[in-house]
Amino acid sequence: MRKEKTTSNSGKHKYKQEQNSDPNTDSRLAAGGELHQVAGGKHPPLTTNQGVSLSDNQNSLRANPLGPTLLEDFILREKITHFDHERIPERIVHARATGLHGFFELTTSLKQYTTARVLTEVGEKTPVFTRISTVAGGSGSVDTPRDVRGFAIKFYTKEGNWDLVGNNIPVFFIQDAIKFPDLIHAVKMEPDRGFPQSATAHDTFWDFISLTPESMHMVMWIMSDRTLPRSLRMIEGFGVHSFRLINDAGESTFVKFHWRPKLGLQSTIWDETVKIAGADQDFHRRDMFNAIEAGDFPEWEFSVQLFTQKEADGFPFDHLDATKLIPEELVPLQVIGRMVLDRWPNNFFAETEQVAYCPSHVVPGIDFSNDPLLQGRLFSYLDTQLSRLGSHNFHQIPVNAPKCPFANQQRDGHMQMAQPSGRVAYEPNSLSENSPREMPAKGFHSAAATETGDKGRIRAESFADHYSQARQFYRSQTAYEQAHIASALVFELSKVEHVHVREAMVGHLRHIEADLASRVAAGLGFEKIPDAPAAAASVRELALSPALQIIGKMKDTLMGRAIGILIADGSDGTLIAKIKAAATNAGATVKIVAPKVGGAKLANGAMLAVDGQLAGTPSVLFDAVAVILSDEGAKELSLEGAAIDFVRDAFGHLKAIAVDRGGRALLKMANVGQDAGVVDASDEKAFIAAAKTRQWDREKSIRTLA
Ligand code: HDE
Repeated sequence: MRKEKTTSNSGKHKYKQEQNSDPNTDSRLAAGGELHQVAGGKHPPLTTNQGVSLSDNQNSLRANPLGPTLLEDFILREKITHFDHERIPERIVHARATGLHGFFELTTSLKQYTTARVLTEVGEKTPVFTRISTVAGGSGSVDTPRDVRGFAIKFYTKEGNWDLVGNNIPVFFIQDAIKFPDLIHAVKMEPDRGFPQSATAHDTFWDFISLTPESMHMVMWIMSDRTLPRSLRMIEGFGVHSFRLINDAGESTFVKFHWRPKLGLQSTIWDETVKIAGADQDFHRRDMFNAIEAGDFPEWEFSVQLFTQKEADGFPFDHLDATKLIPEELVPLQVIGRMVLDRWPNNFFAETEQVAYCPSHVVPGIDFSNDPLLQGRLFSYLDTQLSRLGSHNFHQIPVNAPKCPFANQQRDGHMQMAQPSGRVAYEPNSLSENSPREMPAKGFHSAAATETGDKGRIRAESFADHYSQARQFYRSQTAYEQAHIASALVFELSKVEHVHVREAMVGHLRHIEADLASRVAAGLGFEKIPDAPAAAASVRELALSPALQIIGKMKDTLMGRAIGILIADGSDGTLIAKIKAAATNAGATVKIVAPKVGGAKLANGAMLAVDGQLAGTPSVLFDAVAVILSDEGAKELSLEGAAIDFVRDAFGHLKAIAVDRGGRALLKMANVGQDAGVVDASDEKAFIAAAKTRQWDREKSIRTLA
């Protein structure tokens, strides 16, 4: 029976038919490498990795049409083996990311402070590759968890690669690198159950944090809306640690690096973020891709804070402690350049995945400080690239290779691409006239520093104050932002099963701000506010720093923002066109949303093409919405859950809503309130003005905040 089947004619016949159904197989080409004409253009021959052209890419080699596959099929084996090895270990942190090419342009020279050309040659454009990431989730996780964003820039300078590997938050959780594996193990999915993916709202994270008082300043930042960015084009970036600049006299100055987005700072709010994750898992990546496609190149201003050791001695904190920031009111920011990202990579894996940043990649004129977190990072990144990319020759991968000449006597090893010629592979030598040599004057020099003191595992006394800057941050926020921080803490701690962990956290909050502790305690249903733990240093009153707010740094603009117009059959085409024109002129991207993707028949009988179908294009994807409906259309949409959610969420997420009579009727039927942010669609100017901000005052009427 079996034998009959494997040799049957019907099987053979079927094989032939399938093969012929592919138009490309009609003109298969023999070896030779020249282009050949097939449907859709000229194509090179499809070959194995040895350059042998294939006659058939649809069928493996079999003993007979229904028989076993032959081991001899080197084409199949090569293809499958290659496929089996397509993945490399994802980054242990910062696995999920968006990467882009662009350039850095210096506008002010720091010649007085550094010899690094990238910071001294005004007008020079240095190519960069920038990777913006989430921290905790795996590479397939969503773009919008509550999380810190990594902000890593590789500058391909004429003097070598400089990697500035920072975050969108200027401080960090821990003071010493030895705690990093514990921190990351605590935040990642819990090891026994394998969840939650990409979330801090779970027991192990808050357990570790509650036992790590030094993290309290960072806790204020991650519970703020900074971890819920509206777009990767609307985040700040920080080098976090103090670095050093060294000038040609060998003098060093401390420096902190800052990136500020041209589009201003903007975040979403928590309920919106959660829903965006469902509506579009690639929300940030898609936003960036679309911006690049549209020629709206994201841009950041580059600034420095410069200070001397003497000035640092006067700060009420230690600048070598990465849980502290230097308020700009204390050391002002000096704008020295800009970065524009203008090109999507050709290939995600080759570039975004394989790019290997190392904080140890600096150029002459830039050096490290003694920040113990930075010192640990100087080891970690090179080490991780070796395991991730599998070879110490990772610097030869195009995205990692310097764009200036580089040469040394390092040789061989896995995946060596270079073919150095000649007899000499050592230095010094007398046998070669053109082998690379050290450059005593211009080569890299470390800052001259004298180290004194006792060797040991000792946390510096100057690192003991864990609460003062946390208090400064919280107090510097607007009332809306404070409410979001308190509510985020209630949300996160409500997900923590262990009551003693919730209590311990609220205890810490007492040191930060009594009011915050009592709001969170009330939100958690505590009858009594738990006691505060002993503090290693007394909490100081630092001057407020409004620069730490988000709301204060939002820009009054629709550039980079999106407006959705919900319509249905019978909608008023003139009104739709007017709103669309006004929003487009203000810089927004406009999308028309209707129940059917094929379009909507307007009141005048014309069909209007639409950009999104209602169920798949919720209002969370927009910064403001307009609802333009006939009376009949409003009635029909009032029976549509997606339409009800569209207007409820727009209102609930504090967005401006423009309505005509039908739109207003839908709001009423959806039980959505009407306030100053709900404007008449005929007044498009009022709508544009309202769309540029959020209706912060609305929030207390629709949501119980802590
Ligand atoms: Fe990282 N971090 N980190 N980190 N980090 C990595 O390197 C590490 C820290 C940051 O887009 C890893 O290539 C240690 C602070 C970014 O490819 C790893 C410590 C800041 C990225 C690593 C820190 C960062 C990473 C994982 C404590 C902000 C993504 C994969 C001492 C200033 C880079 C990799 C990219 C990635 C170690 C703390 C930023 C394991 C040990 C502080 C933006 O090497």
